[in-house]
Amino acid sequence: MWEEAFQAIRKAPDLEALKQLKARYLGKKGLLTEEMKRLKELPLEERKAKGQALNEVKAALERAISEREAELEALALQEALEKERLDPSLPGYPFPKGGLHPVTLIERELVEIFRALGYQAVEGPEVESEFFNFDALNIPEHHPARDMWDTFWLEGSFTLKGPLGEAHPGRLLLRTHTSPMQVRYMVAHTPPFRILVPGRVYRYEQTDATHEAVFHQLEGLVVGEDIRMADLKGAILELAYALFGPESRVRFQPIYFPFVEPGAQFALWWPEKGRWLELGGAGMVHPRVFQAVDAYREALGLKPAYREATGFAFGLGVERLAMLRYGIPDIRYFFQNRLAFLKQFKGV
Ligand code: YSA
Repeated sequence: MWEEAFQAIRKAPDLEALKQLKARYLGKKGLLTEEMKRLKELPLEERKAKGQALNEVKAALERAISEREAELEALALQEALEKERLDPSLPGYPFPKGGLHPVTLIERELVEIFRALGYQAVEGPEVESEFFNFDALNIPEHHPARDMWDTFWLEGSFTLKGPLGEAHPGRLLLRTHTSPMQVRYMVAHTPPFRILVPGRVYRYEQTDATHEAVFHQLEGLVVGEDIRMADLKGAILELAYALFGPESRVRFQPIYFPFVEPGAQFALWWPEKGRWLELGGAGMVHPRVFQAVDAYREALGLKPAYREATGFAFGLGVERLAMLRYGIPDIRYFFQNRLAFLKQFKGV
């Protein structure tokens, strides 16, 4: 009878079955327990002998059970290890890598080109005052030239900071070009210097394939002694060479901007495509702009610094350049956030 019990224990398929076997033989109403209870019905001698034998069986059963228990536990562990095996040498999940926006890519490229020529990049506020965006740039109120820049005017009592951090009162707007930073920088610094102003600008304009209401410009300003139109041409020519190689050329055509005299629009020759690429506006800084800067400096208690100054400036449309560079047919693609479009420009 006990042989059968040992066999069943050794073959118990799992811990649950083993538990049941333990109850069947050693439990309160188990076979062995019952047997022991019946000992008292036997005569003394027999009781002693049988009692000893039963105790041995009990000990042997307990041992068999705990051995099988250990075996089954080891087996379960083994199984779990197999199932949950972790191989740290397996390649990880591929993480989609972000890329830079095409406008950022071109902007960085342009900043690098000019950095090599000694220009320093500075940034200015997008919420600007009428004074810096227009008046100081020789575009007074009611002057028809204001129509060149359709403006988003702002309401509210936000106090803007001026070039030295002073409170600057005045009507607020979203800057329509990066040129107001020319004035801000000149007020706070003395010549000579060469700066670049990359940044976002806003125009209250109907959008189409080549016009956005929000776009980017890159402004350049060089002020010093005896700066000439030839220096402006040289700077733009350097840009042309850097973008399109030594075959490139530059073309200037006269155009009116109130803050330059003479004013020009410029284009680069693109040898690969065999055509001109219109880039932006430029010119020699108008004496009225220098006067406005000095007047502002004096109002702040600073010495005038631009009486003898000469300088040139330029401003170009970053999206327009990116469109031509990458063959993008519609400016609105830039800010629709369509990944299929943006993923094509994975530069780092
Ligand atoms: C001129 C002379 C200077 O000494 C300095 C700067 C300038 C440029 C001037 N501040 C300006 O904003 N001129 S602009 O109105 O002709 O714009 C310059 C460039 O921005 C354009 O050549 C064009 O490339 C881009 N642009 C203008 N409106 C745009 C636009 N790009 C996209 N969407 C629009 N709505």
